[in-house]
Amino acid sequence: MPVSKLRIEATCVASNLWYPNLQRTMMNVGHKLLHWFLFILVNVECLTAQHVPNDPLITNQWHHEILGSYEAWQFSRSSKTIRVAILDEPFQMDHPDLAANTAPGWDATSGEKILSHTGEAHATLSAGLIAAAVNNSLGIAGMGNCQILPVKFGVTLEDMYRAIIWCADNGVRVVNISYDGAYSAALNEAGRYLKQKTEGVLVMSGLNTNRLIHYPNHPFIQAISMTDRKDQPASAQGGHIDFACPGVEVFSTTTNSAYAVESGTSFSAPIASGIIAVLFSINPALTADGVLQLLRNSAVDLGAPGRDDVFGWGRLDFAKAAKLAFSTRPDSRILRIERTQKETIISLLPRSDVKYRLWKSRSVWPSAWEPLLTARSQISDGLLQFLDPEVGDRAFYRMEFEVLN
Ligand SMILES: [Ca+2]
Ligand SMILES: [Ca+2]
Repeated sequence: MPVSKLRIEATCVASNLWYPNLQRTMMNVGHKLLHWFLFILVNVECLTAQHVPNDPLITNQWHHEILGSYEAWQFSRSSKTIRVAILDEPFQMDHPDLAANTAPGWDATSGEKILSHTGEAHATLSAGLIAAAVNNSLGIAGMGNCQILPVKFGVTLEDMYRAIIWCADNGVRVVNISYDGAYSAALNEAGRYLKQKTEGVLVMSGLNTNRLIHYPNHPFIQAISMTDRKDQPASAQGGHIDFACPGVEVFSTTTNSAYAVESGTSFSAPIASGIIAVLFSINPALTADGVLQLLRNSAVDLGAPGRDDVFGWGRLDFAKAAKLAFSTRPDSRILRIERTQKETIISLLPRSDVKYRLWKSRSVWPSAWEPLLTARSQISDGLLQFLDPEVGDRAFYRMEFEVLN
């Protein structure tokens, strides 16, 4: 079969001493070799990303466990290039756990920029669930380190409509509205504009009442219902519900630089928004439809089989969705390297359209690379794994693959 493309991926595993050595080596090499180090450094980020974040209050955030956030963060902790707008009163923009991920917003009632604000609790809780700084040794973790911005609206649908249009015109890819209004055909049109303009997604809360409500299911509004820690439903049901997310007693940031527990679909919606933002950051080329399809394919189907009015397409599964999003990338680099007493395990997501070849080196110099023919391969837990029987002090690995037509 003809080879259409050749891609090379590199990564490394080493003793604790390797990094200072690498730095010294880097200082001695010329320009031509720099790309090797780039490959290596990119993949070191992948290696460290599988660890539990160091945010001390993350143990209060039960939703991360049920959603599989720790697994999802192996793929990405998001990127500040993905913008998420929180349509509400402004949140506390200088909250120590939010400030690093916060950008200036906009007031749809006055038409002015919002550069700073002491914030309101409802919005600050939403902001933290989406993007409280992950792994900053402080407080809690949002779904990822995307960029959040406050967009203030009054109480009218016209305000909300104008706010969504502003978001679409200002590079926002996820709009979160923790407010009633999912019934509105006008907001659906604003959601359509958001999709056309930025391939963005409009997420709204599905409402807290415990009864059936009769809203239409608008295709450009994703309405989120609420589940508890046992995946039991805890909010409104109806034809408008698209997905379910945790929302009962979730722990997040609040005003006065504090943290609090709250319940409501107002908090299920931002969790969904944060997940969508991370999926976009894993592969920014994903379309709005592409991301929604990934969510449908990966959600945990609860209640009646298939889509239903209580859970929609199901309770979101962040881990599975992130893995699916990662598999859509044109280059699935080495995901992780683990060392056991007997062997070194190199894991990556399998692709059926490529032929793999694993290389190994004792040093980072390109001339030292050799194909590793003694490694056996296996599929384990959905990952393709190469097992290198040698466990030395330090080694570098590189995956080369040919894309077959
Ligand atoms: Ca934090
Ligand atoms: Ca179902």
